[in-house]
Amino acid sequence: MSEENQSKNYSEDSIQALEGMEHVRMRPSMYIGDIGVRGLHHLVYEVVDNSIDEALAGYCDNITVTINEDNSITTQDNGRGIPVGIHKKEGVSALEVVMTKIGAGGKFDKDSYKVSGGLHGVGVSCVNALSEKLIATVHREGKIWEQEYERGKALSPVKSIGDSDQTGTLVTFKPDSQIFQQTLEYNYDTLSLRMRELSYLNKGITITLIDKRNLTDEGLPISETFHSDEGLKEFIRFLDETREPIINSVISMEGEKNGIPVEVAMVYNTSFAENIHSYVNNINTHEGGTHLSGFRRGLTTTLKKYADQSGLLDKLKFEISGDDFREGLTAIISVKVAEPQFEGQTKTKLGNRDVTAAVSQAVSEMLENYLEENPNDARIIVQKVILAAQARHAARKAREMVQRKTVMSGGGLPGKLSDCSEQDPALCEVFLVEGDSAGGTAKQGRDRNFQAILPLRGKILNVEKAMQHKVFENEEIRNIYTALGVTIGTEEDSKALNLEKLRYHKIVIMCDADVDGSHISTLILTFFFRYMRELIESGHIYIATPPLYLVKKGQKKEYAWNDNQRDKLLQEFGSGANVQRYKGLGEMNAEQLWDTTMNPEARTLRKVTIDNGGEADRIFSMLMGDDVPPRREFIEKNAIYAKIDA
Ligand code: 0RA
Repeated sequence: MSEENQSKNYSEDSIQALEGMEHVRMRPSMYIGDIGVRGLHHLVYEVVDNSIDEALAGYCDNITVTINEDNSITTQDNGRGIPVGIHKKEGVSALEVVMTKIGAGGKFDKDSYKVSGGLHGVGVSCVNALSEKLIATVHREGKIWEQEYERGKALSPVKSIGDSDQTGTLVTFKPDSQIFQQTLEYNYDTLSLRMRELSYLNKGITITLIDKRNLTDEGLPISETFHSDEGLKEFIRFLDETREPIINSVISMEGEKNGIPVEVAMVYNTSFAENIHSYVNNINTHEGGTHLSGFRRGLTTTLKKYADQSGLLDKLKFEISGDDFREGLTAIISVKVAEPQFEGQTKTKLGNRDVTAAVSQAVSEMLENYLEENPNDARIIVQKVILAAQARHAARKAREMVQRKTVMSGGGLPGKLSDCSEQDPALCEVFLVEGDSAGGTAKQGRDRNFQAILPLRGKILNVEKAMQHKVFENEEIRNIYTALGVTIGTEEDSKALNLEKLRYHKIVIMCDADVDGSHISTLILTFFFRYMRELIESGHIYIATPPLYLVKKGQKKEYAWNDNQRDKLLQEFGSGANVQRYKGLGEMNAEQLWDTTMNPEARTLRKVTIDNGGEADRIFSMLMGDDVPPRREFIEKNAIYAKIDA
């Protein structure tokens, strides 16, 4: 009997379960977001989240995640173990129900609702459905229990395979190559960042990550252990490693408001960046939502009240706005919500109304106490806010000019922009090109129907180190705003963009393929990250990849994007072939630039994504901030885009 038949005959009950599992295999993106590198990593988060839930319920404090040699994953925890007794309704082991029924995960224990969760909180059965092989091993009730599955189908009933004096769950899975066709290879750094994040968000748990694919010089697998006793406080220090705090301690609170567990930590630094990360049930809510609104409300009202009473504002001739309270602020908000409603484009915006008041109250109490007990820090913070307000006031004219140009007039496009003729933004692209000369080549080489060119002069402003009014006064940056048709936010919230009038759905950064070029790309990316983050998050920002070499022999010409390709071509062409190294876009003529870098049929565009907001912030702050040594170290160790670009 084939394995296929064996699993079909094995249980009547499993037939109904298979329908849900088949749906997961038919529409995997509905369950795990995508079937690319993100979805692949999502499988790990989904299994680990179950262990975290067990830890939050108070039964587990140790989790190990292992990347095995074959890129399969093993997760292990010391929780109670998934129950193995016969499930009354389904008539098979509860373990089998958890592993093969969609949405069965939390149905056993009504009192401890599922608070942790992957992006979609779909449960370990989805991971099973999308794995060519999965083995679940449970230590429980003095025994070791095991069941194996293929593509979500149990191969036989749960068996006891030995005795055990411990409890816990071990899951090994190999993602299915039929589903994950793009890549099956796990990225250590991606998993490491997430495990670090989880350890800060759930203090007290020890999470170990082991990579058996790579051995150290001593012949041991690469591994890291994450454990945080102070939780968000330590997370803040990690995020702000390269920034200089203006107060001595991290302000923090942890408690329950209206039945909602709320944790908040914040600090002010000397930078101008606002850096707030919000989480719901350990999920990063990129688009914010009601908890973020609650934080802002609590922060603004409390600081405003304190500043008013302090008399420090007496000489100020204008109102302080919400933005001013958040300049140089790094904060993390983490709430646990029983039935989260996720809204927004990427379903990462919390909708639950009652969370706003809970967080706002929590923040107000925390801050009132802190300001009361630390009058020195309180004065430093209020002075920083006043400085921000004064700078904003000075920036108002610049801001109004940008706004007027973008909102009011239809014809106020920058003179340097060579626009395209197509009117539908969804079909339009704009290339931001380093330097006027490369801009000229790009203008000749482009397809003017749908491709626009905006040349940028030299190095654009480093927004990481500039006050807001300098940013809005900068001509190149103003050109970007007006060319894109993006209106900037209100004074209250300068980063709330209006993308309705966005004139191009593809915005392509095109710079030389050398160190200077990467630096300029990074400056432009820093601007987008700090001032137009929504554009990155909605997938509009791309990086062009011009070739590094031209290999020629007689009439034969081929381009190479790396040394490997170059060497292959040299071998292919045989003796007499020669190599031209492109130092910049300027060395290519219009036709070459079109063929290699601009023609949609032939080019490779790299879409810029933010996998991890905290890490992206750390990288930009490090690359572009004042603290030079870590920057040098980073640049020496990494290609600049390694972590910015998926
Ligand atoms: C259902 C019920 C109980 C625990 C679990 C599931 C559980 C699931 C996973 C997944 C990974 N590790 C896990 N640990 C536990 C409650 C069990 C009880 O009442 O004893």
